[in-house]
Amino acid sequence: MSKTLETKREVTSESTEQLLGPLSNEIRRHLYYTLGHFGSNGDASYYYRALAHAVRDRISQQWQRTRERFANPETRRVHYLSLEFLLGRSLNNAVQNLDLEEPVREALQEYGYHLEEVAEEELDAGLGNGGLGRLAACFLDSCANLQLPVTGYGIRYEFGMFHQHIEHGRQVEDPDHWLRDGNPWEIERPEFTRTIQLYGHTERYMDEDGIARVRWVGTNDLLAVPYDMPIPGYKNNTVNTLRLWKASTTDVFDLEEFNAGSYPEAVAAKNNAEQISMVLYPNDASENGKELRLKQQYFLVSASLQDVLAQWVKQHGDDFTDFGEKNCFQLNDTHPASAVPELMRLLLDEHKLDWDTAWKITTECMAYTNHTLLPEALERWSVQLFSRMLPRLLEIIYEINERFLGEVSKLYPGDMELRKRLSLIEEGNEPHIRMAYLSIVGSFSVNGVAHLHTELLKSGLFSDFYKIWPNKFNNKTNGVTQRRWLSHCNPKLRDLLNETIGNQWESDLEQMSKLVPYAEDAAFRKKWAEVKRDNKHRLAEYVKEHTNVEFPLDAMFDVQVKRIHEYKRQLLNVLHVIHLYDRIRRGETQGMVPRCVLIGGKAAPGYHVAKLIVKLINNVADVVNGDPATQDLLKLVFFPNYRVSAMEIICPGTELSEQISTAGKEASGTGNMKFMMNGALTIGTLDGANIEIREKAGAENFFLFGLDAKGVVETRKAYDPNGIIAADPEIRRVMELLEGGHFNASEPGIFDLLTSGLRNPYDQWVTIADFRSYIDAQQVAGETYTDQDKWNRMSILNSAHSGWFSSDRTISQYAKEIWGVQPLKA
Ligand code: 26Q
Repeated sequence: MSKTLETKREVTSESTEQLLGPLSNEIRRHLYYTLGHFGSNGDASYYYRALAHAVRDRISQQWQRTRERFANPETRRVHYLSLEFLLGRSLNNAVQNLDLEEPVREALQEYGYHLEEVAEEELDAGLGNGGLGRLAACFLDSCANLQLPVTGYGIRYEFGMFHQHIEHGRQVEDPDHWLRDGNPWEIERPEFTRTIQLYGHTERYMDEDGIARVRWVGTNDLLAVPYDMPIPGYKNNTVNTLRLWKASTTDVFDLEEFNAGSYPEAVAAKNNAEQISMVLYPNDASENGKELRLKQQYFLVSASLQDVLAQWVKQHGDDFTDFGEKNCFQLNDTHPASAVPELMRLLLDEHKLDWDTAWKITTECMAYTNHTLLPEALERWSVQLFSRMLPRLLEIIYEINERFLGEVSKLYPGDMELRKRLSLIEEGNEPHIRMAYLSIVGSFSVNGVAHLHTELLKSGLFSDFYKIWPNKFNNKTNGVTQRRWLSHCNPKLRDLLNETIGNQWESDLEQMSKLVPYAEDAAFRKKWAEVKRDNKHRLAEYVKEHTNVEFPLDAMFDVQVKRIHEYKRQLLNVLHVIHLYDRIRRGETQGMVPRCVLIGGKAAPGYHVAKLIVKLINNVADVVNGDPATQDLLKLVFFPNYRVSAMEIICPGTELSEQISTAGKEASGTGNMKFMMNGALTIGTLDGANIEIREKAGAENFFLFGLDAKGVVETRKAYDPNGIIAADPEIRRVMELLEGGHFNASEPGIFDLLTSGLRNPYDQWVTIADFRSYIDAQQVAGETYTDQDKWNRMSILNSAHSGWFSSDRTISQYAKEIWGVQPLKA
């Protein structure tokens, strides 16, 4: 052995510690050596990147040590599989969690910068559509906070959620090239690259032991290259990992093409492979049938499972006896559902297990979370597409189905209707695979995301499965992280809370209940109101900057931000604004409080009705804001390009939170929880987590209206919106303004689709049925607002009772009741 090898120095976390100097030097070093920035007055973007690198360096050691703790073979580990992680910005989060705020501010001062100014330079990591993607990000934060051995697995989309801007009142999409200036938070790990197979066909063969086996051959292969992002826990020396896969080509060129002189064609194949991680699909309900989307799903699943299995084999060889006991895969909706047949394939074909052993392992470690009650949003993939792209997986799905239906027949002999209802394959002209059913059959746990949602899954969508496996079903009401959604985004409230009840709430939100007695303390209420006013001021400036509309600070700030969807009923909100406008014009303003209504959200680019709703909001805003009669009594804005970093300014400044979906349609909602924490009162239906918010806050601190889920079902049987409109003069006038072209004088007929929808007896969302009740609840909210003492009391009590809605609580429940994992203390 050579001398050099013997003395080779190991790079350990200990040996690197002393490499780091004072923060301000580190910033300088990164400016110069990492970014090649010379000179003096560079723009803030350079300072953001230099600071981000310096902060990341300070994470490295804890990151390395956390990885070592996870590597203990006795540890049960969780792998959170999701097509979306809507992280937003990372700098402030890292600074806060590593307790670096003071030193960072001091270091930046030397360069003449404020932290806020530099942090603004960071582009949002918009790798998600909305609720489901942001939930995954809050979950990662809570897992790190609780020191749980959980790794996130996702796709490193080159382009995240599109940027939205408004032209002539309509949504226009722009690409989100968030990686343009590099991403200081990621580390490429080419040594863990995996190969992914697609297309080709299957072959039967005898192995050396004479056992019949299957292999998948003639495939088009591509590579999955991992990029790791650190997920720092809150002041606890723990840094978890989010591993994102980028698609790349195998560097072995197609030899035939190469020799035929088609070098450019062979190189172009690289391009084709890279398509897979190019762009996030911007639909928050399934857009069915897109081949590229299925490829993305399988790409994530296969790369992640191979990654976990490779780590297993490294530690345990090919003994898989305990694999199911030591691993859990949480499927974030059905998007990664191909994990069920893919794990089977890897165990059967690659690791040579028999079916029963492989199935036992698979069903021991898969768990599925459902996020939707809309039957039309349930994912289905055509058998024909599957058989082309993933032929081996289709065979396995068929076999799972055969065996499952065999069990069903034993339980319910002769019930052919039931067999058909439960089949993983929906028969018809074009047979389809039901991904939710595949997920249920392949998992030991199926959970909904709010109490009502889970009950409706059990009694409705999945009732047949619930009868067979009642114990699989469980509820995990969603939550959000108070570190981002209170502490970081609302520093003024954070300080007030800390001086009043201490800072324990940052990692134990139930501590917020200590605020309850302060609701009766006039001096505290005054401070509470001052914080809200400051946050309203910040929001008003933000609105002015992006819409050029002035929000007067004495008005009630009334906000609805979420994806644009018919079931979320932004239309109902607009109808109410038109109603207020109508009252103002008629001089019926007695008891009316000034209001600023803000609506924001993105419409799926192919969702025509949603886009038309955006146009309507903008047109109504133009008329209302431009009419001298409304003065400061009413403002309406459509806030463009709603995203995580916008919510960080919007939710602290909000007073009334609009959660007005058709009951039984919103699985949970999570924006509702962010508003509640920040002291907004909710006006809402008995839907999703609103029900639990009302229970916790107290019915007297919540503005309830509308039909409940049962009432919606009943109403739809004999729904007569035209009768309701004709009988209620206030509603009638709203429809007359809309239908008379008051908001589209120069664009005749453009809103006919919306108005005819409202009048349609088959309107799924029964908007008109809830309109009167909504107007009345809004009137009560307005009257309450005129009594500021009362409002502030209610506001304090909402925050005080928001403890349940921390994702720390949600994740503790996942850990105990589904995953069976324990904290690994640093
Ligand atoms: C599926 C197939 C093809 C293309 C896109 C999709 C797709 C993508 C995203 C389907 C659905 C989504 C996102 C769904 C979502 O965000 N659901 C929300 O999840 C939240 C977290 O549980 C809930 O609070 C919301 O109620 C629910 O609407």
